[in-house]
Amino acid sequence: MKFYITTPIYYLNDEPHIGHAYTTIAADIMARWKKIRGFDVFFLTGSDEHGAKIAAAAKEKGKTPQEFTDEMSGKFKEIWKLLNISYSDFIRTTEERHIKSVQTIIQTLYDNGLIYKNKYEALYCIGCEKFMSEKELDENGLCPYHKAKPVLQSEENYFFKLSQFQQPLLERITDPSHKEHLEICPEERKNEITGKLKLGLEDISVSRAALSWGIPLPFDKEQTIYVWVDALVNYITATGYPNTADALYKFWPSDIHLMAKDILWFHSVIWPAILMGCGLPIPKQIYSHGFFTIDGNKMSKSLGNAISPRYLADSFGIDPLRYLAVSLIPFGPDGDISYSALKAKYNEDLADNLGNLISRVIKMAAKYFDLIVPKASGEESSALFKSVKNVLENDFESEMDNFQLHKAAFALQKALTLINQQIENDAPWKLAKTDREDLAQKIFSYLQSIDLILIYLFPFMPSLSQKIWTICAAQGSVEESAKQYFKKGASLSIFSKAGAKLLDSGILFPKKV
Ligand code: ME8
Repeated sequence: MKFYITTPIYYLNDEPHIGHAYTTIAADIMARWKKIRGFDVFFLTGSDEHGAKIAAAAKEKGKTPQEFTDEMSGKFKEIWKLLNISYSDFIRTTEERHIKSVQTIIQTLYDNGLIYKNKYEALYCIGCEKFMSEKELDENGLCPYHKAKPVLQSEENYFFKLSQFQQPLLERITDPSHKEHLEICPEERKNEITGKLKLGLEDISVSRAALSWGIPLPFDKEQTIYVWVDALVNYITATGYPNTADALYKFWPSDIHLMAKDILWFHSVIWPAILMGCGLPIPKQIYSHGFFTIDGNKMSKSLGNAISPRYLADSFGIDPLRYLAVSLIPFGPDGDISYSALKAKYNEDLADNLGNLISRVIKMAAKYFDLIVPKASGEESSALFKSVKNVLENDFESEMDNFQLHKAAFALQKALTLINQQIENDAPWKLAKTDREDLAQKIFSYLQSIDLILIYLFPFMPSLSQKIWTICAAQGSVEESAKQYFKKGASLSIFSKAGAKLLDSGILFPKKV
């Protein structure tokens, strides 16, 4: 089974902030989860390099747009490397393969009679790279996302007959039995889109006469292709389009396009309409998560309140940041983030629950068994292992299937808490004096239960789960073991084995004060 997930391709006008990292980490967690579940995964991210916004940012830096985007795309790649993002491909819209793909798409729309020329005058927000109607602006006449005044533009442009797609889109979005059903999640966002769609659709301008930093329109070289049409096509370019014989084309249509609500309309209306206009399959699911806000305002480069992922990675560590980013606020609505909220979550979930558990189990194993995994009688898994497994299979797995990452993280915590509570109940330090055999049994069950949690923790914390896996004397790679575990069923043979040497854990998550 294939699984194709994408992030938006980000604008390169500035360095990535934690909002971009949020989407990319979430997509990475999902990609890694699907991979260990046995899916053939293609995970795409990249950069959106054309348009007025990039041209202006390059000019400000005294660089050509190409020099500027070469440099800035490198900065995005660096951050994704730092955050251990396992993308399959990083697409840049200035690449030759993409230019060819966009020109093929627009030519096909033209050949299918869906493009016409018209004079147009409207307000344009450079931050959003889109025309805006008066009613989309706030009470001060500003773009609500960028708090900037849109500029009046008047040009002769080419238009795409988007209005023809109102009914076909509504059918695909609202009818789950439609063979080309387009699922928009969460439900509230779907309702917003369908509500707006029902009001009618206007044709949109898909070219620019006055902007040279873009892909030339194949049937009128005086104009460049509107940056949003250019950008959306990246998702199909990466699968080899227009060469549908490319091995990667098997990944089309995409399974999930992930983003925040600012660009949901483009993805759930304009993008499928373009594809339908070309007779191509449309995406299966569009998932919109909320905004990270600071004191209720969207965090963004233009508002000057952006937090750098590098700063947070330095403060908390890379894997903790990956975990905290997706577990702090519910996945869907907006949520305020602050350093103190991240710190509190770090202390509670990572220092006090996960870190404390590993350290106490390893300390007991050191004290009573000289850091050797004790031998437990029988092949049966313990009651504790079974209840941990139950939480992971019932809670974690269903939450992941619905992309509820914060709830999946909560299920991990619930499973960890079960072990911590069991240790309190067992009071192994008392058993040490009375029943060494039972003590061995207990320690063994803690270790196996931890190993099992690590398999599920892996997508969130790929490096630290491997580190703890090795500390707990489980063999080899946690990722490969996870794949084997899900493929072959719950074989216990992959977990910590009696006689293996445990490692001192040290302090994995130093408490933040
Ligand atoms: O829109 N909270 O690029 P972009 C959560 N190039 N997520 C946030 C966020 C925040 N405060 N700020 C940004 C573009 N994001 C186009 C996309 S795709 C064909 C073209 C994330 O750099 C979120 O995923 O403005 C949002 O949708 C995206 O960055 C916008 O990135």
